[in-house]
Amino acid sequence: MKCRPLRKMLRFYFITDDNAPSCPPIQQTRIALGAGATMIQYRNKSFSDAFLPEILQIRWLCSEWGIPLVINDDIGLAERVGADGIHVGQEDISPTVARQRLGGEAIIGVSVSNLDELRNTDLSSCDYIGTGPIFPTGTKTDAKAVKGLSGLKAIVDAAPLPVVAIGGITAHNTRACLDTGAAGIAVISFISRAPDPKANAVVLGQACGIFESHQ
Ligand code: TZP
Ligand code: MG
Repeated sequence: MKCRPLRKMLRFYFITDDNAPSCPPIQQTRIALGAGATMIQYRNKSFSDAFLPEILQIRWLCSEWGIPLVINDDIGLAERVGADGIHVGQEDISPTVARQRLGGEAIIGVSVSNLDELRNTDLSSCDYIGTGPIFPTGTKTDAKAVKGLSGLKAIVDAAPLPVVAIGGITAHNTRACLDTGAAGIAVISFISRAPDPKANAVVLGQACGIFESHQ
């Protein structure tokens, strides 16, 4: 999977929501893939084996669409389901250990929320950086300070790897994020908690220029 250009894969990055009131993760994933999502992350902070059928279905959907599946935090789960990669935070398993366990082809992303963290993170085993929250978000309760577009640009300019913007991303602010030089946007609630998830996914795909960039 890694042979596809990574920046393109990061363009429209959907992250599943285990707390969405009316649209479960399998349905979210179907909708996001149908709207042109270029990468899926399975994020489930209360994962147990009861969710195995869910993750396996999501694994299958991503394979069918030829879209990479990355697991949030849980290296054991990534290995178990043969995911394409992992996304780790500052307090999770180190990217170096993730690389040793998942191998050279795996996609490894790391969260960096400010320039200090960027300087202090060993990026040698990473493929991309996720940074945020760019805008206020209700989805991650322990999110750090909102950095805005200027904070995003500072990270993009300093980072040696492609950067994905996360936190409060909508179809309305996607273009401004991409204009900073970010490779893509990552989104949860704009799709998962929308009154009409499909409609939002479609306008988000358009804002990402997905269909234009595939031509
Ligand atoms: N990391 C920083 S903000 C955030 C994560 C996981 C939540 C993003 O969710 P939303 O609903 O797209 O704002
Ligand atoms: Mg984490």
